[in-house]
This record gives sequence, C-alpha cells and structure tokens, in this order.
Amino acid sequence: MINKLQALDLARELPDRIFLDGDWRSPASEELIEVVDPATGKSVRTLTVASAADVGDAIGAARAAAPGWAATRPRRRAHLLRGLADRVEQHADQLAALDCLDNGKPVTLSRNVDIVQTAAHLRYQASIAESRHAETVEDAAGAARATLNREPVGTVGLITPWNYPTLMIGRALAPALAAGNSVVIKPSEQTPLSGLLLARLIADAGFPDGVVNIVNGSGPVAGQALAADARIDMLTFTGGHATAQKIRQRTEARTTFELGGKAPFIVRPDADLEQAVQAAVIGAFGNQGQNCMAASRLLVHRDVHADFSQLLTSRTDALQVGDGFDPQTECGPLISARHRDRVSATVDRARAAGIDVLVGGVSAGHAFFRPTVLAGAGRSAEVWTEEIFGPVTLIQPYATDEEAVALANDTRYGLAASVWTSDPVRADAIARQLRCGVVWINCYSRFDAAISFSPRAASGTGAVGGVQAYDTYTVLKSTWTLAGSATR
Ligand code: TXE
Repeated sequence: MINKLQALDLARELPDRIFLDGDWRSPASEELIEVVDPATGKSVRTLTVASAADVGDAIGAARAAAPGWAATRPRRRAHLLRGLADRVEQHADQLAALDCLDNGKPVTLSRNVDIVQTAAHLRYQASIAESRHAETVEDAAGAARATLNREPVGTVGLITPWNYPTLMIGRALAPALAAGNSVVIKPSEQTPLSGLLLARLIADAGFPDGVVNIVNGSGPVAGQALAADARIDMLTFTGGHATAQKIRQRTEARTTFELGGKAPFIVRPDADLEQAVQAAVIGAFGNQGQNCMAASRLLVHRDVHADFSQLLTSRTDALQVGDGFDPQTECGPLISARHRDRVSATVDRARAAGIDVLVGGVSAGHAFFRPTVLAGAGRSAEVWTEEIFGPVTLIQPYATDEEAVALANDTRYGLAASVWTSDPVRADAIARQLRCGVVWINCYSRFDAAISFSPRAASGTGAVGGVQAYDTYTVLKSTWTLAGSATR
C-alpha cells in the first residue's frame, strides 16, 4: 500500500496536460484548479484546466477515431479492454492512493472496492463485446430475413463525479468502448488525479489514438462545452440533479443519467438486528455517505425500533474518523470543507426544526463531519426529502409492511433500497412494491459487473452494468434481404 508522502509524489509527477488524440497536450487555457487534500485542507498541486476549445479539439479527435474503432473487430476491442484491466490491477495501489488523496476516502476501501470493480467492468464488457452477436430474424411471410446488428452510437461524452473517481469513469468507459464508441471523458475538477494515471494506462494498453481522450476542466466551462457540442452522439452523466437539468437543456444527444438517491432501509421485526445494524452503518456511512445509494432513511418496525436505535447509535459513535491513509480509518473527510459546511448547515436546520440528533452532528476539523443519526423527522422535513450526500441518516419507526412500503416510496428518487427480514415471502412482496432500480434483501451495497440496474424517476435513466449497459451504448440496425435475392 502507498503512504501519503508517496501519493503526494505520485500526484505531483502526473502531467499538467490533457490527453488528446493519444498524446499529452498543454491546455490553451491559463485557468488553474487547485487540487486539495480534504483531510488537511492543504494544496496537493495545481492543474491547468481545459478550455472550451480544448474540449472541442478532444471531440474532434474522438470523432476522427470513431469509424476506425467501430470497424475494429470485437475480439481486438476485447483484447485491449483486458489489457487495460490488467494495467488497472497492476496500478491498483496507485489509483487508490490518488483517489484517497483528492477525495479523502479510505484507501483500503478504494483499493478493494473501487479499483477491483473498475477492472471487473472492463473484463466483463470485454466478454460482452466478444459474445453479443448479431441476430437473424425471418419476416412473417418468410419472404425476407433481417440481420439485427448492434452498432456503436458514435462519440460518447462522459461527465463523471468525485465520489468514486476511478470507478465512475471505468464503469461507463468499459461498455462504451466495448460497443465500439470513441470517448471524451471530463472527470470532476475536485478529483482530477486518477484520470491522469488512467490516461497513461490507456495509452500503454495500446488503444488507437483518439479513441479515448481525457480533459480535466471545470463543469461550467469544459463540462458545458462537452454537453453542448452537437458532435457528441451520447452523453453519460453522473452527478447532481441541477447539473443534469442544465445538460438536458443543452443537448439533443442520447443521454443516460445517474443522479441522487434517498434509499430506504426497511427493518422488519423478524430481522437479524445485529446484521441489519452492521449493514446500516456501512450503508449509511460508507464513502462518508457521499453515495447516491447511501442508506439515508432507516425504516424500523416499532417493535424493534428502540433496540435498533440503541445499537446503531453506539456503533456509529465508535466509528473511526480520520485520514483515509490511516489503516484504522473507517470514515474519511468529506470531499471539501465547503461540502462539510453544507452538510453541517443541513443538520443545524434539522436540529432547529426539533429533529433529534441521536449521535454525531458535529464537524471534526477540516472537511470532517462525525457520522450522524437523526430521529423524529416528519415526511415534509428537508432531511427526509433531500439528498444530504454526507454521513447523515434518519431513523423512522413504522407499524405495518404497507406503511413501510409507503414510506419507502415517499421520495422523488428511485435508485436503491434494502429489506431486512427472515421471511422470504414478505421480503419478495415488499421488494416487488419498491420503486427503485436495486433492492438488496438482507444485504447492502452488493454489486457485480454482470448485474445491471436502472435508476428511476429523479435518480436518472439508462442501465449501469451488465449486458444492458453494453446495449445502452449501441443502436440497432436491421438489414433486410429478400429471400433468394442475394445468393452466390
Ligand atoms: O455535482 P455536479 P456536485 C449529487 C449530490 C451532491 C450534488 C452536487 O447530491 O451533493 O449532486 O454535487 C460537472 N455542464 N451527486 O456539485 O456539479 C462537474 O464538473 C456540464 C450525486 O459535485 O453535478 C462534474 O464533473 N457538466 C452523484 C460533474 O458535473 C457540469 C455524484 C458532477 O458535478 C456542469 C455527485 C455543467 N454546467 C453528486 N456543472 C451520484 N449519483 O453519485 C458541473 N458539471
């Protein structure tokens, strides 16, 4: 594992460039972003950000590379994707350390979850590229047959967030490339480091020039330029709702969005409380709660509510908050002191509105905020309706399964949910009624590159993972041949 000093050295030797057409280029802009270590508030380094013209050039390079990449045999595409997966695994410590440095997340979590999953998506999508063959269908009269081909959409823009910097790139890049699209990536300006190392690995893996381009830049300039460019055929955006609204207004391209969430976590009276509490702690406070699938509304049956609350409060209080490079750390800092202030102000407003703070509710220096459990929020409370995106969860008692489902679905979001019970029939009945893309029964935060989900309602659109993600990056073409007309 890499320590913080080594991570700082690594961050400082990465090029202050954009990765364009297989080469490193100095951005035309003179605007700088400061990369900050949220655990200390200290500057790591500065990077020159891409201008709108730089983004335009990156799109030009991607478009020029698109026909060649689309025509590249799927087996070759798969080979290159596997080569990239190998390199991601070989550089797992470095990628994890860079994500720990500018995001603050515990380095072991990043190493064992984010980077492992990134490589898994690359490998899985390589296998789909090789196996997703064209289908042939005969028309009803038997007079003609059609071949259904899945063709790449063209050039894809990926605008990614800061909460899982490497994984959010890899998870979208893998199906986009597997399906034969060229790509321009704009990582979050708050976490620009791992994208630079990924660019090196992409070049080293042997992808043709221009197939992948990576531009670090701000949302309002580089992000907007990418979103508004008519040469972009498809945009994949993971981030905030307000930004998604702006992007929707600016693009006519195909879009997929993964936005926020307000995931319910239902605990029935027959649940294993120990396990449920353990999962709630990880679900609510993992990644410092900066996770669109965070267990942010704990709906607990009134018969076990007191026991659950007591256990949860003491487990939460015992969580080790600290620098992500410290192996003891369970909760790192939030992404920035500014975000910590936002989270803190939300908890202060909840307190002022009479909502109980059972544990936490205080900041702990720099960008740190103690994991927090709230109780007694009504359904119109801000903390019930709005995504906090920090280490803050709520407990709400309920009396019947029907009430639990109604509370769970009382949100504009539709991303994830969890049900805790020893009754498989009830579990299934509840899961069917939940309006969201993922339901975990007696578990939380389980993912697999082969298993897909679709965000719903205000949480977004499209498919993440699985063969369905690959299909999202394709367009269907049916080619008809009249029977007997094209024989040799
Ligand atoms: O996201 P932004 P922020 C949610 C979460 C969080 C809130 C705001 O609730 O508190 O969003 O986070 C780029 N045109 N999620 O402000 O700004 C930006 O540069 C084009 C949930 O950090 O949406 C970055 O690359 N792009 C989410 C990306 O959008 C623009 C993860 C996301 O940043 C742009 C993150 C513009 N005008 C936040 N403005 C999840 N689903 O996990 C910004 N960007």
